[in-house]
Amino acid sequence: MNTCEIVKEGILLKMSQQKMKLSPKNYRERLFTLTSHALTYYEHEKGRKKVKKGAVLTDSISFVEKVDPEENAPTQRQFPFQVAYDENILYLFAKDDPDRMDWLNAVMHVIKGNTKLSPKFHKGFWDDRKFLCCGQTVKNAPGCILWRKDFTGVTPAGRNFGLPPLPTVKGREGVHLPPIPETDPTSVLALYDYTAERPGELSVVKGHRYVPLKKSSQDWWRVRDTDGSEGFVPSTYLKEVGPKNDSKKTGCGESPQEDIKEHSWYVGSLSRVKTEHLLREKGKEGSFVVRDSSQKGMYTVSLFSRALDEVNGTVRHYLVNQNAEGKFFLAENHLFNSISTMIDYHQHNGAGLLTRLRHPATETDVELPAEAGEWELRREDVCVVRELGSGQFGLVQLGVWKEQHQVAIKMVREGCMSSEDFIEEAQVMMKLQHSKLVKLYGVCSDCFPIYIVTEFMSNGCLLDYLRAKGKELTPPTLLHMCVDVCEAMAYLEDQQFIHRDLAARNCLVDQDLTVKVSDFGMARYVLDDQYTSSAGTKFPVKWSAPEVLNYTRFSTKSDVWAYGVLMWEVHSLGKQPYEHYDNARVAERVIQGHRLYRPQQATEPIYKVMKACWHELPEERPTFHQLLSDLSVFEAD
Ligand code: 746
Repeated sequence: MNTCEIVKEGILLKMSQQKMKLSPKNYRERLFTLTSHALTYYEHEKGRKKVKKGAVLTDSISFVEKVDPEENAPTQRQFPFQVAYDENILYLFAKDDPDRMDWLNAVMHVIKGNTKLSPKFHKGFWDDRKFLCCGQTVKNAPGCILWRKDFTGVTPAGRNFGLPPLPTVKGREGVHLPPIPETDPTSVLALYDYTAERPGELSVVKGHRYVPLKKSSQDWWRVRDTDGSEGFVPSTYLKEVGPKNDSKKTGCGESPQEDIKEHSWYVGSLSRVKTEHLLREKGKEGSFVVRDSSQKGMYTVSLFSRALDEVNGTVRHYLVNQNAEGKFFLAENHLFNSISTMIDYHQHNGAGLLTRLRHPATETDVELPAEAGEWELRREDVCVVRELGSGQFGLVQLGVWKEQHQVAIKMVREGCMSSEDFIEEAQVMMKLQHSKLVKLYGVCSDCFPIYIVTEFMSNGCLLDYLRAKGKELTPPTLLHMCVDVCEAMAYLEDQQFIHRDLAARNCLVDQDLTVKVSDFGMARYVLDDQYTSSAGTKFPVKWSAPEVLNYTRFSTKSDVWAYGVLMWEVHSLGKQPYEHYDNARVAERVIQGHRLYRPQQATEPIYKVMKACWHELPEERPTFHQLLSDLSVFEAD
């Protein structure tokens, strides 16, 4: 494939990936160009030169899928889809469903060889710091739904399809076709699975039936599936057949169109009593299952809700009905060609049910360890993914806990940490929970390397981020980064917990640019003279208040001093404080009363706030709560 050849091009609405707190989410029309190498987007205006705004390398894409539209989405946002890459998700909106299908197929086409395609995805948007589908609050949380890479497509007009692939020998093995009377010319049967390979093709499943639309050539037939999706399929994979059996006679259980057993919500012949027990045990609003009905060949949807009885909840059982035309329904005015599409619809629309079908009760949701009150984690549950870097205690890795939650793992080497003290204190630290503190999930302390498992922050350390991306950040964003840190510190102030090494290098940046404070209190466990002694090369002299330099007197007020330096780092986009001075000179000059200059990005009022943090007398420095209120004035501007 020529890497520059444009596979697809068109206008899409793009949701901003910027932090959403300061500015409302915004959506912009961009011209998107897909090649096998990259998905690139441009600002475009008729008659003007296009300006490149960004690009996603196709190699880094891990999945592409639809997203459930927002409730009451405006017309231009009814057909969203998502492109996940690295640790980000790009949300895009097509103009209509065929357009969306085209994009899905086109992107799928260029990524199908990728080695790191994701097995799961999120159906809901990431919104207000959680996924709307599963409620997970970690932006990089692995998906909650299995990704079926065989979505369907719509043909772009005039595409030259060439010769289709032949079914493989393997594909022909074990084909047991159901006996079908061959009288109805309006149906074709898939003889083998076929996965759409290019835009405009349709994936088909062996044994399923499709509506033939057009034989564009001997080789490619255009067909429609039960969801109404259309596309081309190699004719060698299809066979013209007769009508289905009368659905009233076979009952829905024998519908040859679908295999509901593959769905996580199907529980087989679970009894009514056991089903109620299962749903009540979950106790979650909208928990549901589909089970075999006591009427042979029929199905029942059982649903739990607190809508009628808030305390005990209610379980309702709905028989899956079929009308005279064989269409399925739970509520009479909503008809479907298959049970799967019916369930899918009611997962998003209550439409007459007690509540919508929110969660298959069979899906086990693994709580994060900290939420479950666990402390010691099982090493087997922690799976290492890749190296993130190395810190004072050793390597830090990206990992996955219980195959569900992305985590960061500090692998603590023997001899560099007073680990017994840490483990004793860690239970206290685990209780420190704030949205702007990097959450401590637990430890594996049975042997070395000890694992310290924390929340994962996909954009890495604040200092590196400022240096790499600082120029793209606006003054309000810089200020908000400072506010995030200030919120965390105000919380630690309330808890009378001293950080001891607050600096941009010890803050982390999340996917949505939220900044969180990391490694709070950890300085106490470092076994390294160069770090612990104020004369050592690793002591954070440039972040230290005079009383720390003179008497090693740490306090929340010495954290306030360090916070002032952090504000300076942020507003100088990651410069080294007192750039041209070594630690000894800095200590000397700071004790004499010298202070950092006003960094470029800081206005005079903001500089005034940082200078207040550097008052010689600790008691004269503001509290973090005061700082928070001072900064909020600028935020409102
Ligand atoms: C991480 C940390 C905290 C350290 C070293 C390396 C990585 C880390 N990185 C994360 C993340 O989510 N978490 C942690 N530092 C320490 O372990 C440390 C230990 C003790 C101290 C200080 C620091 C004291 C001295 C205070 C005692 C990353 N996330 C995400 C992405 C990338 C790197 C890290 C919880 C990355 O590869 C994005 C950034 N990037 C490259 C591409 O652009």
